[in-house]
Amino acid sequence: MKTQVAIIGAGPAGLLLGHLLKAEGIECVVLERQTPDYVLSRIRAGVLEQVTVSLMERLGLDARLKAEGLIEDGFNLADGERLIRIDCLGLTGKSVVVYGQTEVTKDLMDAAPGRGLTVIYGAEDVALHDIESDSPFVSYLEGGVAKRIDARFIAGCDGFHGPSRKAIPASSCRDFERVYPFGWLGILADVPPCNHELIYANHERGFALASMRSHTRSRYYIDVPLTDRLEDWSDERLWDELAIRLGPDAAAGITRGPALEKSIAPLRSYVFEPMRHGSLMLCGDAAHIVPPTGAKGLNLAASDVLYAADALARFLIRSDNDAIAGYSAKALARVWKSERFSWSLTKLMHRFPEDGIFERAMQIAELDYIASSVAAQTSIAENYVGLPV
Ligand code: RFL
Ligand code: PHB
Repeated sequence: MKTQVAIIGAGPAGLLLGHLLKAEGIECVVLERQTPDYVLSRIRAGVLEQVTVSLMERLGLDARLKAEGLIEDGFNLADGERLIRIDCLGLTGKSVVVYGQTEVTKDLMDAAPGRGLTVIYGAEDVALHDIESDSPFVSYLEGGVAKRIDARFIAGCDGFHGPSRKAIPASSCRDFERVYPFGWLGILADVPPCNHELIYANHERGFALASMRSHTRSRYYIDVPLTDRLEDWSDERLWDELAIRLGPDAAAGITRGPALEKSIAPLRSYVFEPMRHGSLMLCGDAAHIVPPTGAKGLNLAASDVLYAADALARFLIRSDNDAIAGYSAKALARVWKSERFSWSLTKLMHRFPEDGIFERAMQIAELDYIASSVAAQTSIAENYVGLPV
């Protein structure tokens, strides 16, 4: 098969890119290792910045997002004693939207056939070849049969564990990593949220987050040692712990219910440079990971894809070489700022095992400063709603 852009990975980055390229009249094919059901069963992000909402709007795929998404004008930082409200709308004029990554992916998936976007699910042993040439290709197995897609570009949208990043020679790249000494244990349940806005809590027993997917579906997290296993956390034990860490006011609003999903995700900060090598462009988690504390991962994937689609259109339609050359620096400039914000919010809101009383005093001082300073709240708000693209 021959196409202009071979996209590896049908997560939000790959599907968004596929739709944007198709809308420009650029031929592309998306290759995904898993089945559609498996992709939709991964419960991940919940908070969308304007950049992600705008892309869905631009594609004309925002009907359900508009109807079902919850507009959040602010969120809260809790420190065991008080709730510090960050008034995003008042401070920046912008809000975020609560709409699950699963729903974004479903909307993109459902629209693919109607828009002529080919997505091949169950593609095994995907491998990249000749990425330093102008005629790279991807090989894979479909139902045990060897196949090949020749393209002008390959877009690596295959997440942190995919093969794309690893295809770039070590001599041409460098990476930056911080692994955190805890994971997030998440629970999804069909119960009303305890609060209409998100609450991030730093309690002496650890971190907690109260989030949601709708007025009737809640998503909560606590941080746990990486040695904990899911079997250690019955639903009851998790609800008890959430009630303690979120504090009495939020606890009074918690409705308990059976877990629809429960999982533990490790936390990591990671950046890979450059985000393009030859004819391979990386987008989303394939190139960078943020800890979920700032709700930035999916939104960074969206901004990468916006830049990548623009660069590919300029090159393939208007023969503008500079666009491709500038992609990595443009994307990384936004990535690093989101890395900084996610890292700083993670440091502020979690109790690190290695921290002593000095680090704790710094957290208290910073929370005090945020509580008393409109400038500090504005800085947090502008990062949370998303820096300009
Ligand atoms: P994905 O979603 O991992 O998709 C990559 C796709 O590539 C496929 N793939 C392959 N395909 C073919 N061949 C191979 N060899 C392949 N290897 C992998 C995979 O099957 C998959 O379908 O990456 P993408 O598209 O870059 O999207 C990134 C986001 O998924 C991620 O950044 C967010 O989920 C992060 N995140 C959050 N982001 C936000 O913006 N807001 C949030 O509120 C938020 N909360 C979260 C999160 C991530 C979490 N976890 C579990 C890591 C909360 C959690 C708990
Ligand atoms: C979620 O609802 O899954 C969620 C919300 C905010 C975050 C991370 C995850 O910072």
